[in-house]
Amino acid sequence: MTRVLHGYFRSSAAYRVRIALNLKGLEHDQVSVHLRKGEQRAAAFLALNPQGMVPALADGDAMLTQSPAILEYLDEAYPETPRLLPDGPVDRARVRALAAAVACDIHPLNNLRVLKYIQGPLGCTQEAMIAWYNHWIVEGFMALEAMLAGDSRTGRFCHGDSPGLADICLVPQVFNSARHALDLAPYPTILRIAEACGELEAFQTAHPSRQPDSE
Ligand SMILES: N[C@@H](CCC(=O)N[C@@H](CS)C(=O)NCC(=O)O)C(=O)O
Repeated sequence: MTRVLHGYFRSSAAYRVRIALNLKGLEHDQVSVHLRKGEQRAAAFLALNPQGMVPALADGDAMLTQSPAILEYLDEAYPETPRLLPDGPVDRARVRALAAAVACDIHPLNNLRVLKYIQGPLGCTQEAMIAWYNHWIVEGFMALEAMLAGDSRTGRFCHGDSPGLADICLVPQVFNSARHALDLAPYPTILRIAEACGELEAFQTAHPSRQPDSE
């Protein structure tokens, strides 16, 4: 079956899907959609994803968009280990909440189109844009650190001792936080988990610096 990930090396949403595909051992090709050049708004890409955002994953005949939906699809369509979500509705809800704290509450505020809008039409300076960018990470990471550090279900990874959906969302966000030199010392649990993930080949291979379109 043909499997093609349309992404961009620096896109954290595409980075999530790369990690999941690697963890699941699912072979795939990659097509680069150059976000800085605006290729996500070209007709050819809009035909795949009318939202004009990466990632989009072609899995056989299915064209999938929205990384949280793709991650859950991969776990359902390929349920062989490792599972990205734990057993039990309460634990599943916890992992989804950790993932959503990143994917729904931090990341959308710092998306390229948002940054372009505040710098363009709203006239924010580069300095103000960086303050905006870091503000939402700090606010989100403070809460996430408390959610992780204060819960005995946190293990080597966000939930127990194997990586899953929450780690997949966390690691790209930690990578993004380095872009404007944010100090991560106040988030020791987040850092510890990100380091544990960084020891795994699935995460290493998905890293932006390892992608064919890396600049
Ligand atoms: N909720 C979407 C967000 C996807 C997203 O924000 N993609 C970014 C890259 S990380 C993008 O394509 N941005 C294009 C733009 O801002 O023009 C998902 O998780 O897939």
